[in-house]
Amino acid sequence: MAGELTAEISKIPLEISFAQGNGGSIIATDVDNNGSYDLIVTERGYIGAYATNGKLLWSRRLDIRLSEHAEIHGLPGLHGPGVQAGDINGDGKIEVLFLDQESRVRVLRGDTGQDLWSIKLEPPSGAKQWEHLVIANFRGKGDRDLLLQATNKMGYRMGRYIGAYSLESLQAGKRVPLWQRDDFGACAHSGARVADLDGDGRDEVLGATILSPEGNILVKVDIQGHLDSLTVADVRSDFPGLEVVMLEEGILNRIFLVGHGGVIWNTAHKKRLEPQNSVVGHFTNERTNMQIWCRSRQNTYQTPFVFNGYGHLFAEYIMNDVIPPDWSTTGIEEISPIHWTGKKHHLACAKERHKADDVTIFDPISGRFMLRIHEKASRLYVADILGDWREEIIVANENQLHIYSNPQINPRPGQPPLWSQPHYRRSKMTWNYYNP
Ligand SMILES: [Ca+2]
Ligand SMILES: [Ca+2]
Ligand SMILES: [Ca+2]
Ligand SMILES: [Ca+2]
Repeated sequence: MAGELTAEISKIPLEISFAQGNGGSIIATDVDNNGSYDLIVTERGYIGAYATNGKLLWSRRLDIRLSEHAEIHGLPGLHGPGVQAGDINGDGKIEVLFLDQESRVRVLRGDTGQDLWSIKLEPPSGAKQWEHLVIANFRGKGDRDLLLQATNKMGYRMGRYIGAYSLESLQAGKRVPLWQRDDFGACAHSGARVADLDGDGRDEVLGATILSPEGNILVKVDIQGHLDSLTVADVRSDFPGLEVVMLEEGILNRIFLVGHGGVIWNTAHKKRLEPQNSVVGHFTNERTNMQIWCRSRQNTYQTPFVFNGYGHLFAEYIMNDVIPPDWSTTGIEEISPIHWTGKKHHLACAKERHKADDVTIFDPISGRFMLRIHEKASRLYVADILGDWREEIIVANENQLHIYSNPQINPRPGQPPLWSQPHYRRSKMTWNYYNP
């Protein structure tokens, strides 16, 4: 390790081994309801639940739906976990949900991994199968609903087919959806995300079209080309509720800030550089708006640029001026905002691009590398799993998970857990390579 920050490591031995290009990844949840977060790991044909002390809680060999590149292979897409966890029946215990390769929704007990119930659904007529699932709250009853998504089976695959279901009805064998659509404006490489944008307790469905909990179109963003990335955060505190940041790839290569009521602004880099990946957070001490860091698309020598919450260019630099000399010139990937220090502002965390390699924490405004971890990281997941509200870095290194935590004193203990923000919980369960 090197840099001005330090990290402590703990290791979890896995039953399986991760490879950079395969499907599957990691989510955090308290599977066994004992008050500590655990990690669910998915790989081809495998789901395993591990406590952060390294103990294997349970594992199953089964036909979980995972995929690699969504536009070719369908959802959930590269490094999409393909698994959801939540208390879907209100008994205070976590259930684990996934789709199999034949459009069957399967529900397992969180604490033991044993089967609870399952139901096979008919995929939409233009799709091969249901491919992606998200626990949602459409009816105001809590985590009692399910969003399913599928791509067109021919050509460039986009997740245009979606259906909303009551989980209670599915458990009772009733297959009639709450609503469904075949015109959803999906991200090109990623499954749909949900978040309660307007704070009425019910989730909207997020893509280039934003749908109400009833499945009606609230906002339709006029995308020229496709969306590469979509993130939700309270970017502007002077606009009520949460905002969605969307990155376009096409001729215009715009960045959109979208609220529940419509597009707030759109902008583009002056050279029309493709934004490609974003990291959205408070990167300065300015509290009223967040900043939006964009990676830029170039394969090497990237030139990241940062917009403020008003759509004005805030910072810009050349990646190769800031990375260590022995870091790959292809830059970084799987990039996520991180509350590492316990101070008010975020930093960003990423791995070396296109290979299972090192991990960094960097300052998005200057690009300065503040920590470098020598690793063989093929997945990078950032979440608060140790419970001091600061976030840890979870790395898949072949047949181990490595958890990196900050050994420094937390300067602001007692902050509300990030998990208490419903959109944090939803985002950490619907992440993938393009949208950490
Ligand atoms: Ca636990
Ligand atoms: Ca339950
Ligand atoms: Ca809502
Ligand atoms: Ca807002």
